[in-house]
Amino acid sequence: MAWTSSHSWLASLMAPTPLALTIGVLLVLSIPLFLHFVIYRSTTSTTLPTFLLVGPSGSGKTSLLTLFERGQPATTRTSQTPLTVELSLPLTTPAASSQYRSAADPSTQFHKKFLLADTPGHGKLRHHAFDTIIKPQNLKGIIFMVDAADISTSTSTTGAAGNEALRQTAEYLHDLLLLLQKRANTKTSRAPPDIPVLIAANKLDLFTALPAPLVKSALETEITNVRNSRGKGLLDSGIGMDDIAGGAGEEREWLGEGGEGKFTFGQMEESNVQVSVVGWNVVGAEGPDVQGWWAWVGENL
Ligand SMILES: Nc1nc2c(ncn2[C@@H]2O[C@H](COP(=O)(O)OP(=O)(O)OP(=O)(O)O)[C@@H](O)[C@H]2O)c(=O)[nH]1
Ligand SMILES: [Mg+2]
Repeated sequence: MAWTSSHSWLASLMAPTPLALTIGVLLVLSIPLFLHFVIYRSTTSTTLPTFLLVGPSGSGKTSLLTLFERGQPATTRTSQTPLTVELSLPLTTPAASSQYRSAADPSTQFHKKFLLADTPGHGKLRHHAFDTIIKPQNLKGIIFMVDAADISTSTSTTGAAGNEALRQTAEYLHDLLLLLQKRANTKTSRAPPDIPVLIAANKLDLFTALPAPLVKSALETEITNVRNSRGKGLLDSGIGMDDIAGGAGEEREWLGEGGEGKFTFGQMEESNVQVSVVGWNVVGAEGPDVQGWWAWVGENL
């Protein structure tokens, strides 16, 4: 009698026998533990918030990385490979992700952890930086370091036309912003997350360094020149404006609004890229001064 036997099987499962109780207790205890250790742990470990350090060679990226890792900048050599370290935000710096927590919440007493990825600044090794932007793993922001003293020295000695350091810096920044603009305009089912860019005017301890607002305007002017010369190069090569601007929803190849007039960092907001310029120095007679940097990381963490 099949019906009776299945009935008795069900009845014995429901009955308060020691075996049924033990299985029940084991299931109740093991399911939350399994979810926590296997699923929750494995997803969080791969998605620690990441900040990317880019900028021309010698701007002080590795010095900054070592300053935050060890508390003081170490002697550096030109980087040849990317290097990622895990850092924690100081407790005194508020993190944006904790802004709705109460001050008494115990989780605000823990350091917020994040990854800082240093990349080589040499022209031939910049693909490392661009690869990270194309395939971001929880990328929260990009720090573009600029040697404010290098830019200004070349301005005063050789004049704007021969300002090689400024031109190279602007070219790198132009390519980076163009990549972010393309990324924002790519048609996908889910909009890519916004990536803020911090232009870090470094080496402000040096007498010759340009202050942050001047670094900003010098870069905007030079990026306009880079954009014009790139556009001219494309026109000379026989590619028409229509091919590049791509009427039917193709990606734009021009940085900013239509590529006309003066470029300003504000134009990047259309592509959801917030650019801010903050000055600091990693090394200096009066010690490092990087509070502005921490505040920016906290705002975007
Ligand atoms: N005066 C001064 N010197 C600095 C500062 N920050 C970095 N430097 C110096 O700048 C030089 C280059 O610094 P690095 O950190 O190696 O530069 P980098 O950006 O990592 O360069 P690459 O690895 O070639 O891309 C080092 O000699 C640093 O000591 C600063 O704030 N002030
Ligand atoms: Mg380096």
